[in-house]
Amino acid sequence: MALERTFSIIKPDATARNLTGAVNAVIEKAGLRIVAQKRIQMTRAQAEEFYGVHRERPFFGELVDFMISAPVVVQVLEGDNAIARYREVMGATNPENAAEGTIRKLYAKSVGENSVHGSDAPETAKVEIAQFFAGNEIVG
Ligand code: DAT
Ligand code: MG
Repeated sequence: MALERTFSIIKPDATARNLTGAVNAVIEKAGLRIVAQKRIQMTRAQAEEFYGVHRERPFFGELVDFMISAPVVVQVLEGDNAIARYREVMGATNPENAAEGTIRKLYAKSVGENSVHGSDAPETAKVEIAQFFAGNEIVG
């Protein structure tokens, strides 16, 4: 298996409820290593760029408003097959469909306020990491 990096966001609903540590515990128990992490207040422009692929979706405005409603924690996670592994650990987008023990099953409030983001492919992971981290901020 290849050592891989993925991009993660602990979203406003989770930071607002003091769940950063609880989410990180699930991540680390799953064997993923947090190799970069910072708490930031996203700007509207950053959130619109980050979720640009969803610009035409009916929930886009709501999604951007939510992402800037409170600070987020952006992270780089490293591990074997980290991209697919983290998607597994996160659970389904809608927490009602998420498997037991996943972050979204444990903590998400709704399909919109679903506690975490994780990259969906190697190309998106690379672009998303580069949007928020300089190379020297990632220490594997
Ligand atoms: P994921 O975050 O699991 O990769 P996605 O890329 O399809 O899911 O959507 C990005 C985010 O957009 C998702 O985490 C929450 C929001 N979203 C998706 N579908 C939604 C819906 N039907 N209603 C409201 N928000 C939605
Ligand atoms: Mg996605």
